[in-house]
Amino acid sequence: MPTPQPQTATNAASTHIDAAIVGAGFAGLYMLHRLRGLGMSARVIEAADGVGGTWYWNRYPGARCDIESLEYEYGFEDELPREWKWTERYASQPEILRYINHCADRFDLRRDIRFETRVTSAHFNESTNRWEIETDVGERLSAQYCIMATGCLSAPRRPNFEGLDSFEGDWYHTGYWPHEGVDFTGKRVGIIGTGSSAIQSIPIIAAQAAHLTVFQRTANFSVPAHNGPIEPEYARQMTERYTEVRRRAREETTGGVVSGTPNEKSALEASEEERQQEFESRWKKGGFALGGAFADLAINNEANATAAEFVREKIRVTVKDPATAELLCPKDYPFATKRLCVDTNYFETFNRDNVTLVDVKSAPIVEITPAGLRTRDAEYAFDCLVFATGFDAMTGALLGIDIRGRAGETLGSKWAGGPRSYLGLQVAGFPNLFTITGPGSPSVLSNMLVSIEQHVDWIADCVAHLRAHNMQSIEPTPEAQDAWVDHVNEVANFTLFPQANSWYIGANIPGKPRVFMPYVGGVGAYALKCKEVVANGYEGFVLRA
Ligand code: FAD
Ligand code: N01
Repeated sequence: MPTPQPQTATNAASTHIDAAIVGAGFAGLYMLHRLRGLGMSARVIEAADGVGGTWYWNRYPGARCDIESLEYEYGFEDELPREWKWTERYASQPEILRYINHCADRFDLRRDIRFETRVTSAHFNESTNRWEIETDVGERLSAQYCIMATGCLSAPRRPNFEGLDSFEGDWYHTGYWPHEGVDFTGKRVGIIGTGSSAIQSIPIIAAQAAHLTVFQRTANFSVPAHNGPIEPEYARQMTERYTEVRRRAREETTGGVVSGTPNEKSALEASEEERQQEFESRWKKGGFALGGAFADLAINNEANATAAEFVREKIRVTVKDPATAELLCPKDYPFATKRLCVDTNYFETFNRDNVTLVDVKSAPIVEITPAGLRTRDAEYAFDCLVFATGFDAMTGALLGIDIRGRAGETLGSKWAGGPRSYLGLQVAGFPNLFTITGPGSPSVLSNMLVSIEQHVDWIADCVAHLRAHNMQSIEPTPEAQDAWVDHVNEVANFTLFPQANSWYIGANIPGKPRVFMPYVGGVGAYALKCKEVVANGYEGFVLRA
């Protein structure tokens, strides 16, 4: 196996490798494995001191996957699913992190990973056709290919509340949680945000804290996980037909999961009784099953309203205080147009005496004070604050690096009006730069493991093709990119997704261009398009000898 060799030819201090991979989450690890398989020298650079990405950083109480564990795992190798046994339907963060570490060892990946190193810049050198990469520890790499496995939800949004530095208690962000954990016993805790991270952590923090105050700006749709041990017979069946399960997930589904059958019927064609039955049976199944209750929930406001009202009724029945229940009912965007949350006892938690819900839409947070927090209407005292305020999603980690392509043009300037990419894989003007699950691909709208593997395989096959044909570089044509961006927008606008102020559309970051970033056309259709592009001789790309 070739290992990176220091070279003196072009730059005394830089290490020459075939490929630099930024990030050691699920994507970066599999990319390294595939490139090694091609006999290439590759190096992963990772800011953390361990593998895992999302599952390394997000150690807040209650963190777990919302895609069933038996589908949220690697599928590229047949033995892995047989040798790894998940304990729960939705695995917890520690268990997923153990799994990723197991995979890193199983495939002997660590020796090519540089930990505790952040890539600060990546510049394309047009005379050498190579990427010159710099890190925060002064290391330089020169690589023919630069592969960004930097993650879609890996740039936590640092709270920028006035006065944060004056806070005398402890504060945490769910996206970079202390490794040693936090004991909230006897503490007065305030949590800001009610997205997936908050919804998972609130029940657990509430059970520990003396008092928990939840600051909600936008109520969220959440469905019960019904988490628990995996039924052994179900696990056996899934493992036995694993190859077929993964093929179907990749080729035949919208979201990259085979569990849960989407109903092809319109909600508006069903009788009221039929609708309720369908919703009810899916609510009982738990997880994302409810999202597939009817075919038109994502595209027709009237149909969607029936599901939205079903969830609101569940909230009203669960939460005893009618005013709190009403505040928890999402009303200003369609059902599931923000990432649907999957919870364990979230709404029930508001029946506890030590939990208070505060609406910060009507009276926003004005500042953090030394003793706690002040909204327009009141002051609150806390020992600890938890920011579950989310991420600069999809573009944050990429734009955190000074990436320059042809003629020194920065990715930031190319994306000033929002991300533009061909297939979410490459950007015009940035040869040999790949973005795994980049904007313009299904990525965050899917089971990410399926989308990650599809992208890694596509990139590895592409690189193998270039090498086999003595090609030096690949990049999309501006025309192909424009056409794809138009298509991504067109498909998104056909759905109800753009009606929500979600992170999918950049609405959570003040000043971020409002562009629907993921591709909503579905995993199967997208994978087919990627295949066709290759079959047509890398249609839309320019390959240079
Ligand atoms: P990441 O896991 O985000 O890894 C990216 C890595 O790149 C990080 O380790 C980061 O430190 C590193 N990095 C970034 N920039 C640099 C730099 N400049 N230099 C060096 N290193 C850098 N998806 C699902 O499909 N199902 C789920 O159930 C699910 N649950 C989730 C739960 C949480 C709490 C969150 C936040 C996300 C969840 N996701 C889920 C999405 C999740 O991000 C993906 O499933 C998947 O883990 C992403 O893997 P990745 O390797 O692409 O990126
Ligand atoms: O972040 P979010 P997240 N004042 O952006 C609020 C994945 N994930 O970390 O909606 C007051 O969803 C903000 O309010 P609003 C999953 O893909 C999965 O929870 O902007 N409030 C919102 O309530 C998910 O979608 C799991 O009005 C402020 C919250 O903070 C993605 O990661 C678990 C505020 C942020 O919610 C991100 O989830 C965790 C302010 N100034 C994460 N600023 C699973 O279950 C922000 N907010 C698998």
